[in-house]
Amino acid sequence: MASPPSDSSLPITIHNINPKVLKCRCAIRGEIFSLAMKLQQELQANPGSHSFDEILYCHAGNPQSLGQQPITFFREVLALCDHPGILDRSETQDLYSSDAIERTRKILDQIPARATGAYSQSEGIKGLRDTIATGIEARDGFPAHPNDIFLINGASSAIDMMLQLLIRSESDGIMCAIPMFPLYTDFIALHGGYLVPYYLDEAAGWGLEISELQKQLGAARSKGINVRVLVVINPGNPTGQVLYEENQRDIVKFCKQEGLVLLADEVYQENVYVVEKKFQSFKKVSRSMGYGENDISIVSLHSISKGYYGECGKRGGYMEVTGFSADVREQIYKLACFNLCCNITGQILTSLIMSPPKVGDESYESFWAERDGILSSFARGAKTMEEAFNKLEGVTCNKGEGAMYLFPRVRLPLKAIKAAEAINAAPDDYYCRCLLNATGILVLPGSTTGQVPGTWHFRCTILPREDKIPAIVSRFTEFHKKFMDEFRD
Ligand code: DCS
Repeated sequence: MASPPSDSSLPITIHNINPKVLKCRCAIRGEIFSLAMKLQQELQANPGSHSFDEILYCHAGNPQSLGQQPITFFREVLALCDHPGILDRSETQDLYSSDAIERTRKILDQIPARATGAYSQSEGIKGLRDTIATGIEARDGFPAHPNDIFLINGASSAIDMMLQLLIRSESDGIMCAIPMFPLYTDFIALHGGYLVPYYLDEAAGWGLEISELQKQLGAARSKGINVRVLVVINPGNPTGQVLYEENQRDIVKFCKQEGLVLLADEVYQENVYVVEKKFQSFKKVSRSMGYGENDISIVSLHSISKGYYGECGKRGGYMEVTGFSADVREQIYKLACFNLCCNITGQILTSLIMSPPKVGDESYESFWAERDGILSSFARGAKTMEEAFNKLEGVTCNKGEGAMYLFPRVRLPLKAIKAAEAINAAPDDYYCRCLLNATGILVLPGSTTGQVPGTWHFRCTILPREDKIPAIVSRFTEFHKKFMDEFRD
């Protein structure tokens, strides 16, 4: 490969690009990820060059990268939508389920010119938005309107779009939980806003206290920050907790009282693993409290990347925008128009996750078996890994109630902290690099998600295939023991 030109002779240098881009860190693909890529290349070029034979990507919520199979019904419909020429062939009737064929015909009828290769309406295909609205209604028991739904290329593009709309200057504040999903920090930096952090209570299972919200809101306002949005991720990333409905009601009340937009990131709504808790959308909770469109502004995000489907690479999802006036909505539509439209595959998949096979459909039983197989495997994975982390010296791990992650706390010995300082690394970053170098297991250091100062964590996904988990646990345990033996105070 040709080496890149030196930048001294070029008009654009690292010193004169948009400084807001420089501020972003893109933690999921940060330095530790580069180290993993380097190790992977070394393993490919020279098998046996490390004490492990593969990199285990436990740093991200990317299920299919870890071997999860896509849901058959969804892929049948996608394949047929993209190749409608085979719909009437006799082999197709044998190879594909009858409900996939029927669903494909219905979807194609909704797509302008039946063309999955044409731009669609910028907010998404109307018939698909109708299906999604019906799915939301069935989930919540309250009305949902297709005009409130914008189809998106993944929830990240909705976060980008809404923060672009709401951040006017660096004195506009966005409240986000710490520990947080770092994409929010990056988009706040990119749009030039102000991050107002609120801390989750680790000792209370990553609880979200209203008193903490009030404290941080007050502190920000006293600095002249105009706080506009409260972001709540439920089930939580990176912390894996699921909120109780009572807590959600208090959050809704808080947003109403303080005049904040509630940005409800609900991409993990299908990922709940404990019987005592259930996902409730914030819109449902607010409607059940009697708050209507005129009382509170809620943006609810959903994505095809998570749940039991894990279709991260297809890029799709929706945002449901309620409690915004018609002229503001017009501006959201304008932002959607900049993308021309989001990809049609993602749009179709979003309609499918909100309207899966029903009793009596040919695919019903196999679909539910695939779905339950995946979700129950996640639940077992969460439990096995949580128990394993809790057995490690100096490590405590809250229950993995939902989402796709555990976020254990690791009490690092002073000697390890000093070793990290010597190479200018955060202590948990150092720990995670040592883990990666010794075992090939990649996890995300807590210093990239934020944490109570002086505490150290890492985020580990619960997604590895179940047959791989015992080996991951034993490699991790062996590493941790050696690490502690080397650094114990
Ligand atoms: N919101 C949350 C809470 C997420 O966890 C993610 C992705 C997104 C939005 C954006 O997802 P899509 O754009 O794919 O819909 N989660 C990242 C993570 O933490 N690991 O991998 C991806």
